[in-house]
Amino acid sequence: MKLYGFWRSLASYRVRVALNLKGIAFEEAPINLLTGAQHSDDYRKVNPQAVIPALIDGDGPPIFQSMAILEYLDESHPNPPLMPKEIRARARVRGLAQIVVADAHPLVVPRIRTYLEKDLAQDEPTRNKWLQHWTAKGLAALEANLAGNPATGRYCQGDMITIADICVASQVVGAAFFNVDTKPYPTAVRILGECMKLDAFAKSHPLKQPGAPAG
Ligand SMILES: N[C@@H](CCC(=O)N[C@@H](CS)C(=O)NCC(=O)O)C(=O)O
Repeated sequence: MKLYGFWRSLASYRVRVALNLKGIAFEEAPINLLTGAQHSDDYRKVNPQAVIPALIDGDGPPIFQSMAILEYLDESHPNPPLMPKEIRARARVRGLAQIVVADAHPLVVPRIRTYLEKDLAQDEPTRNKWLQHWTAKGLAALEANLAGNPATGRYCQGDMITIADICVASQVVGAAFFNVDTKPYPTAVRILGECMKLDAFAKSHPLKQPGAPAG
């Protein structure tokens, strides 16, 4: 498979983890978000939305949106499964994932930051406040759902790695990029720690990718 991604992209991180958990061989084609490569004519032919990730599997059309890709991978490569069987557990896993993918992450992506800067003339401290505010709100929503909930185990849903863990990991990793204090979210931080014990999460980490800053 071929993944269009970038070291810093949290959505690409989610897909990289799933590919590695499933043991699927893939190559990553970097789309440099720092230089605006997502807007190139060539990449728009892959994903007209001009965002990463996009996944190519064989000669099929590109698959876009990280949640759609995660579910596609889980359906095309069922082992190990990334969704529980029981329907209420499935709903909870999807709900946790959507807190990240639908609500929190979309507010901190480059096109939002660029709009705040160029169109709304917001200075850097104000933009950083925005990034920290919405990142913290996402973490708070996760923590409120995870802490003290008997469904939470070693991971988000019992002791099984699910799509929720992949999304929670990306949110907590993103918090470090925006200098958000994660102390108020101990359950989310603990789950990231559990995930990072697994090679698939550790080697997919943004800072472990080619092009990432050292250290
Ligand atoms: N909801 C999408 C988010 C995709 C997205 O916004 N990706 C970011 C990188 S993490 C991107 O490519 N941004 C480009 C831009 O905002 O210009 C997903 O989960 O795949």
